[in-house]
Amino acid sequence: MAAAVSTSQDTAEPAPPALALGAFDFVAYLDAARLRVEAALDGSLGPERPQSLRKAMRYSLLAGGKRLRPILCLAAFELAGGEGDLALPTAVALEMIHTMSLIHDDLPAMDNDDLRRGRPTNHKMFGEANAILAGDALLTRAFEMVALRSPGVSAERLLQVVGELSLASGAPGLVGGQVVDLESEGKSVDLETLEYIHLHKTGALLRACVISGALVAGADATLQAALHTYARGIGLAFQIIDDILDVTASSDVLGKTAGKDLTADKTTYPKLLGLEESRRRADGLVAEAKAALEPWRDRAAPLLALADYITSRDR
Ligand code: GRG
Repeated sequence: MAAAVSTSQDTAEPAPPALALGAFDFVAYLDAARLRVEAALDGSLGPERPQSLRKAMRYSLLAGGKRLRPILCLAAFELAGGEGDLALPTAVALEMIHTMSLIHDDLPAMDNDDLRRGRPTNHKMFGEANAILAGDALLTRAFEMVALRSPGVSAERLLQVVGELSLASGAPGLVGGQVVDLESEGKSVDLETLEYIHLHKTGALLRACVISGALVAGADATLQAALHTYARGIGLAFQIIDDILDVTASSDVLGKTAGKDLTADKTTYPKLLGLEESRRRADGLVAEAKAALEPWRDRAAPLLALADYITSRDR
């Protein structure tokens, strides 16, 4: 099993030495990446009008969260040889899409949740119509970030990124996964259907994160193929851990309602396989993901550590 990894977001204590993975200090990396992402997110919204819309967009976009998706994008960009801030607008766009999906997922017509990232959900604060529109505005703003606000990146690469984000957001990704998830509520689904839901609802956007970061840096086909394998492994493992945490963690720690899957009578990995086998499967998927990046071993340290973080996280 992966070593437990905490961050200075979890505790003010200095990181114990075990958290420095070899010569690579993951805690310092994660903290620096988070600061960079938070600053970029803070400056990402223009003078959206009306102010009420801007407020609802900012409320969810700046509500914290692990910022895993933009960090994966930046780490893949660097692995592919990228330098500087060229991938930052794409990283912000990915967090905007993710935030939109959380706002919509929490709506009464979907998961109907009151708590997200430790705060009342967007529709609880601003009403249902405004929450839908804030999500819509974040989704479209994401494409604007890539197409119009990514100076220094060639039009050809940006077009490829737009393609990846489209695939991840629409029917072949988030929307398709969400539809099958909703249709499966109250039914017992098999492992294949559960995997379909997770690969689309969660995995597609995680894949877009690493692939689009790599595309901005001009990654070749070999690296892109390895990143596909990496993303599939971490995407499924991420969701298995999400299912486990839904049963084992508290709402306080999660910042969202714990036990939701049971209440909604959802099929989950722990329900199909049991907790122990689910954890074993997540560990196996992370091992597969890491093995795909073996040829880039030295430069892949952040992505390798992020894969371990996914299975050792507590929220
Ligand atoms: C309208 C285009 C469009 C899409 C919306 C609602 C929807 C379709 C899809 C639902 C997608 C969804 C909410 C998947 C769950 C993914 C997941 C496990 C989220 C939790 O991610 P974390 O743990 O959250 O990274 P933080 O808060 O840390 O960012």
